[in-house]
Order: sequence, then C-alpha cells, then structure tokens
Amino acid sequence: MPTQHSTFNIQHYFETILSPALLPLYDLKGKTVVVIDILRATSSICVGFNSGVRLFRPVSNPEDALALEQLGFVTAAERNGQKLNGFSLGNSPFDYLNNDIKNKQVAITTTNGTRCLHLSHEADEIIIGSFLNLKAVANYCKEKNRDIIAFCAGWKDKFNLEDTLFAGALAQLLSDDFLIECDSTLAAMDLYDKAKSDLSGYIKKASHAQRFERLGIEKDIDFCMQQSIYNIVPKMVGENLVL
Ligand code: 3SL
Repeated sequence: MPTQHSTFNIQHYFETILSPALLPLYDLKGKTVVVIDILRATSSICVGFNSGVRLFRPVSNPEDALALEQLGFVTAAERNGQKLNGFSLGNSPFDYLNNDIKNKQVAITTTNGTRCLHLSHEADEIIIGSFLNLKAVANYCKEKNRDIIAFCAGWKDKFNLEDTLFAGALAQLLSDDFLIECDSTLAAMDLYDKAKSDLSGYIKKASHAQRFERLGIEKDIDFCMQQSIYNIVPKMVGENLVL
C-alpha cells in the first residue's frame, strides 16, 4: 500500500512500450522517453561517453555514417550483431573502452537501438537507458516533472527479455514516485523480480544471448549486465546524443 504522503505526491505516469511495433499505440508528446537497447546499443553508448566521446550522432543507415566520416566523425556500424566492414567501431561495449575516442564525434548506426532513437522524435525528451547507468536514469526521471515511457528496442520489432528486464528494474526504482497502471510495466517488474538475483544467468536464455553465443561475443553480456557503474544520462539534443 502506498503511504498517504506518496499518494499525494504522485502526479506522473510510467509506461512501458515492449516493442517498436507497439509504438503507434502511445503518445510520446510531453513525455520523457527512455530508449533501451541493453544488448548492446544503449550500453555501448554509455561506455563511449564514459570514455570521453563528445557526442554520438545516431543515423539510420551505414551510408549516412560514412558520409559523416568526411566531416571528421568516427564511424560505427552494426547489423545483425556484427560490425560492418569499413567502419572504425562496431557495437561492442569493448570497442568503446578506448582512449582513442576521447573528444571524438561518433556517427553510429545499429539494427534496433538507433532506429528507436529516431522513432522517438515526438517525445519532449529522449534519454539513454542501460543497466550501466540505471540509478542515474532513475534519479534523472525523479527530478523531471514529466511522464516517463520506457521504450524497449527489442529485436526487429519483436519483444525481448533484456530490454524488458531493464524497464522492470527502472520501474521498481520509480514505483514510489510514479503511477504505474500499465500492464506491460507491471509484467516487466514481475520479470525483473524473478531474474534480479542472477541477471546475467537469467539473460543467457534470451534469443539475443544465444545469437551472441553463435557469434562468440558472450563476454559482452556480462559487461552490459553490470549495474549503475556510470553516473551519466546521455540525451538527444537536436540530432545528437550528448551528456
Ligand atoms: O539492435 C541493436 O541496435 C544492437 O544493439 C544489436 S547488437 O547488440 O549489436 O547485436
């Protein structure tokens, strides 16, 4: 039962979009959207900022990223879990644990994550959520006087476990401060409850984790499941992500 005090203070809603295919059902106007692509775009973007990247420019396709190379951008591209040939970086968090990207501008395109940043354009504000900056995102949402939408990037419009787990973790941290009446958020919270004692272990059953196993990049999973190691909240300003 919420305390009387918290009931009086609750004014804003927390909702979860479980897949980009469900986006047309939601109104993003006036809201803060937390874009979530745990494996791996939003995690790697956090790592990049922590390594000193000045800004990321999310772009829709590899050609757009290559065009920005002429303007001095470092290029990053991933499709179907793999770094594309001809680009400096892929989408592994380990690509961004790298001093060479300090002060650089990075043009990045990924299968689902950068697409969702563009799809969220009607929101008042778009921020980046990952387990790596979970508490920073929660604190940021508490300070904002807005409804929150956790937007799970999923995989090619399908539901996925890892982004849903993050939505559940964030909702749990915000449950005293926001109204949570949306079934997808309640389901995400239940899922997080079930998985939280061994998040990495739980996520190994996810389809994307199995894809990583086939590609030999399982170590990225454990990295991306670390919680709240960065106190940063990247956000979209114009066409760039900045701190
Ligand atoms: O879909 C995306 O945007 C990527 O994060 C997918 S992957 O983790 O690089 O495979």
